[in-house]
Amino acid sequence: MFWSDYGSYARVGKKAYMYIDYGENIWWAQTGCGYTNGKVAVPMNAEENENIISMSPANNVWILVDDSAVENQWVNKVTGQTVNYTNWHPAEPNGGTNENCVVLTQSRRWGDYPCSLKFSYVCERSLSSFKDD
Ligand SMILES: [Ca+2]
Repeated sequence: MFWSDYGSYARVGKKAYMYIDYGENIWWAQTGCGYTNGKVAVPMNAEENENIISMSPANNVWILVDDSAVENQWVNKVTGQTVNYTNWHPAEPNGGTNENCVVLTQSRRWGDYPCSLKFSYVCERSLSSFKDD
């Protein structure tokens, strides 16, 4: 693909993001991003955290972090690695085994929520995935 083939993705910082203004559970959100060769976005640092939530005018969004494998061990499901960067709300995470998925809220903080709830989401792709090689 060429740089002009971003479609609805926008280059923001070092990633390409696309906001989906439609509530889905985390599995359908992943499926939706997969249609465009993306994944549900995961902020790796404060800048990306801001960039991702800035894509959403008003809604909270899923991020692809969960602790379904080992309770309280939060994994970035894009990289498969335990997260280094987090931005939990002071009262979060608080859901134990009932809340294994993570929402990035308009306050810029994270909260754990049941994966079956429906939230809007942001898809991410690497910039290199758009290059023609
Ligand atoms: Ca929670």
